[in-house]
Amino acid sequence: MEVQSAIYTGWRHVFKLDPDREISDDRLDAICMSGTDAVIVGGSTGVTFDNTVDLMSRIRRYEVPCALEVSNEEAAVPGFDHYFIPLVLNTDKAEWLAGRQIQALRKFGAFIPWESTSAEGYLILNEDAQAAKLTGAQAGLDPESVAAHIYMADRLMHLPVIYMEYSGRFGDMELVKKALRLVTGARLFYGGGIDDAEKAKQAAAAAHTVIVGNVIYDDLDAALSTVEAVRTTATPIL
Ligand code: 1GP
Repeated sequence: MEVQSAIYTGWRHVFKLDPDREISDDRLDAICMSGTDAVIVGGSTGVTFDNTVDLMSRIRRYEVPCALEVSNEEAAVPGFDHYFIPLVLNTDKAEWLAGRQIQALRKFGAFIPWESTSAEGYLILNEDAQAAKLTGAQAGLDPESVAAHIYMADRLMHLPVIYMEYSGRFGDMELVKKALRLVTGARLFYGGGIDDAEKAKQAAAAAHTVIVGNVIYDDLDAALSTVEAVRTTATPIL
């Protein structure tokens, strides 16, 4: 189990940037200077070593903590503050749970900065999300199944992070709150469809950490408004 002082323990608001999407210097400046707690670099497709290095070096001009979600081994770039290794929990395609990860560890296990690397148990809950299609996730889980996955991730596997992923669609906040009530050791990340301050507040009241992605590219002002919205929402206490 990880110590509670892990870098992400205090993160309430995070922007997620996709190396496969263009972002101008001005926009990146606004994101990195926004007061967000961290930037995560990650994406489902088109993530390469080159576009990851490029984005990392641009973010590195700023003080904001920067983590990489390692979704393929070719894009495992050194120099980030933290690394998240996604394990997709709600798929029956084992390659996404402990297949590709094992292959990568065979090659790179001895070189991984373990003190700054965490497993991230993904529950992908929007069947239209690219990540759901890619991994064959069974996104339409009923509340009992979500609870079972939380027990598995939190109590049995002791994963430090559980990520309820609705990428592209705002999720069911009641379900997220229910999941949070079951979590004992993990930090609960929520991401998906946050495109204004009101949704950011709702998510911040339901999960430990709120992740904002797409709207950065669609409506920068709306994206920036989510930082203050999350900061002024009390952390859910159990
Ligand atoms: C994606 O959870 C993040 O991995 C954020 O989702 O892009 O829908 O904001 P959105």
